[in-house]
Amino acid sequence: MRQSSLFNESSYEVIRLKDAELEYWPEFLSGKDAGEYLGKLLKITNWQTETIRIAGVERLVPRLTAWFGDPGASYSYSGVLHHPTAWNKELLALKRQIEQCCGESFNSALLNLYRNGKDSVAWHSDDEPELGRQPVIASLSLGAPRSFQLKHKKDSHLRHKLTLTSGSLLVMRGDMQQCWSHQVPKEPAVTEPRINITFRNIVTNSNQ
Ligand SMILES: O=C(O)CCC(=O)C(=O)O
Ligand SMILES: [Mn+2]
Repeated sequence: MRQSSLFNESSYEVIRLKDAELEYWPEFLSGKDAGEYLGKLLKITNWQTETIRIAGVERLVPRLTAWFGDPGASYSYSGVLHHPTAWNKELLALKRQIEQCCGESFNSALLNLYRNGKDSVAWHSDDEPELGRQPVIASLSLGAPRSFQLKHKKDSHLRHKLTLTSGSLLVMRGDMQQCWSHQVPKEPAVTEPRINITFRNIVTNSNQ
């Protein structure tokens, strides 16, 4: 007998875009499980405030972050080498379910906490060299629904938008990071927090 699935495979959809495809599970986790993970991770995570330098001026990143991963999965960000925090049991359980669902393995995860709609992430793509040429990035959302916007890098009139709801899983693969940028814009009407977890695979020189 087939083992019962921890995730809801039935509501999987493929979103076909120029040069890329997204896979989306709107109810990867039940509302109840997503709420419990949100509460737990809000409490146990050692949230960090990062700064970025824009045109020579230091600014606070408008969200809180935390990096988790295997011991070797270090990454450089703004010219500084960061070492990830060891996995906790909640993140390991999520990682296992997500790996099983999308047939990939991940050695790190970036957690973003959007405290409310004033927090955001600006247009970018996850194209750092340590993620390899065609990274698979699995993005789990917990908490307040937020808009996730995409724009094609060459044909910037090509846009796509989806609302990432609590418990949803979005998987980006192939040329997504090379050809498209994404952002989570500010939404001042949103008062509730949201955690987004992007599971990633950092490719080190030894296993590239
Ligand atoms: O919060 C999200 O849905 C996206 C976060 C993101 O793009 C990132 O961490 O690179
Ligand atoms: Mn991103």
